[in-house]
Amino acid sequence: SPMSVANAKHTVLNPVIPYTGPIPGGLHPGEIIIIQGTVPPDADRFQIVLSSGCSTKPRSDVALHFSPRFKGSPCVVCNSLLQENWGKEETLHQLPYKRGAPFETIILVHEDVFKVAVNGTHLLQYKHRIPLNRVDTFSVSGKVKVHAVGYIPTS
Ligand code: 9QG
Repeated sequence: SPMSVANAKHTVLNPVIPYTGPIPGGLHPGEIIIIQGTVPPDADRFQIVLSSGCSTKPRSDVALHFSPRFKGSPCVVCNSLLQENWGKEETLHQLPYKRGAPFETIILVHEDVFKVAVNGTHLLQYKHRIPLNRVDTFSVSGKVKVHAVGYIPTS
């Protein structure tokens, strides 16, 4: 059934970017994160990040770094950061985001993968490299405007 920020148990409106905040109660299979935003006309890239804590020194482990890139050949790069080291990038040479256009991104949490949909269409899945129960922090950075982030519990 259709999901919107109206279903969210917790909503963050118009966060200042870069934004980092807690994921209330952590992440569990069946849960959904909705990000509504707009890509600025001059965007080169932005990042949506799910991490284990919010430390910057040392950098906290990143379960999902999801990075749409508009320069050169358009793509979406996903990766994880473990003990301050990037792993192998998973790059999709397809970009459903448009400079200057609004978007809705949905991250569906599954036991084995994150599934990401953009504007109502599945885009990619990313196998967990870090146990889900360690993920407790959500960040957005780079060239993007975010109108709302919603955390939707399992029904
Ligand atoms: O470039 O790629 C993802 O594999 C790196 C980027 C890095 C990530 C990484 O420099 O940039 O996108 O969090 C970061 O450090 C971001 C901003 C091989």
